[in-house]
Amino acid sequence: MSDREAAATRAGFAAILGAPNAGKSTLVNAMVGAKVSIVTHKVQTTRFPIRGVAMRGQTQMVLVDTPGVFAPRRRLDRAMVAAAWRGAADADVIVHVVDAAAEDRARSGGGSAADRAAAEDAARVVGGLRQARRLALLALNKVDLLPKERLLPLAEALDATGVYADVFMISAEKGSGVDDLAEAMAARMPPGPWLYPADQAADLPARLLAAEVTREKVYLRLHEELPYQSTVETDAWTELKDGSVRIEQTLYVERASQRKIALGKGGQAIKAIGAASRAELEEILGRRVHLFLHVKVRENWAEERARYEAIGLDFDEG
Ligand SMILES: Nc1nc2c(ncn2[C@@H]2O[C@H](COP(=O)(O)OP(=O)(O)OP(=O)(O)O)[C@@H](O)[C@H]2O)c(=O)[nH]1
Ligand SMILES: [Mg+2]
Repeated sequence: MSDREAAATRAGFAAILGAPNAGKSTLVNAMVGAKVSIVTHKVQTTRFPIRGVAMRGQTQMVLVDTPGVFAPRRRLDRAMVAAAWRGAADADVIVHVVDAAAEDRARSGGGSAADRAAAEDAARVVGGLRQARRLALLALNKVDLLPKERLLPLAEALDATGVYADVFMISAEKGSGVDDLAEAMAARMPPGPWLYPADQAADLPARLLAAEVTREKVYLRLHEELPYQSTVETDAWTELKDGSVRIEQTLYVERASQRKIALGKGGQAIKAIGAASRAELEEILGRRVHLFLHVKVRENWAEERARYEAIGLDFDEG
């Protein structure tokens, strides 16, 4: 790259904040153009900040997907919230993702408890932005679920909080509006050399990514029975001579009864989870994967320092 080209490059960080389930990870994946962060229909899917790299022309944006900001009770929750705000503190731009449909239902009084919780969390983010004296870009998401005439008053009401520099209506899932938002984010990146090679989509270590993919499959398969009392760790990663990789993982649960659920009748559940995870890992890694998945009971994993360090969360912040 010549000096003149280097001078034209921009690079920086964008923190993606918002209530659980607002669509933050979906948005990050859409902008990166690859799956870097797991997505489920459950709240509190993302547990630690995940970086995805998005290129727009000569601008590189490192998108920091954060855990949903919510009222923290347990240690794990508190550590997640602290990580989210830490991700925002150093960012060149903050994007606040709001589930427009949930917000609309909560405001019109017809919402469920989940809708009201989402709206309260959105308000909490607004409060945090105000306190930090940071202007954010508002990404009013899931507009595919809402008629336009309900959208405009909602956008106006949120804009009136005064914490937004600009408002965008998007559907992270369908892709509409995502380009305009990315353009606005890129324009806010400072001049400077790129932080990652242009072809790199994420900086998550492979072992951690593999654990995340399996955790997504656990959530998708066992969502009703086994919500947040589980975590996945990669114990061993062995490159084999034939080009394939052997991955050993443990799914930790908190009680013997949960282990039973995770295994399923005759081991059916864990087998299906393993098969789904292996298929996706083969796609991501572009080679054969041998996945060995164990289930262990660790009563207090959510109180163990090592479990936090494994995913880059600060135990003492929790
Ligand atoms: N209809 C619709 N659904 C969406 C859209 N964006 C995301 N979703 C869905 O909303 C759910 C939550 O998406 P995620 O991307 O996991 O949300 P998140 O904000 O990362 O959630 P946490 O990690 O739990 O904080 C998933 O089922 C998505 O498929 C959208 O634009 N339209
Ligand atoms: Mg997420």
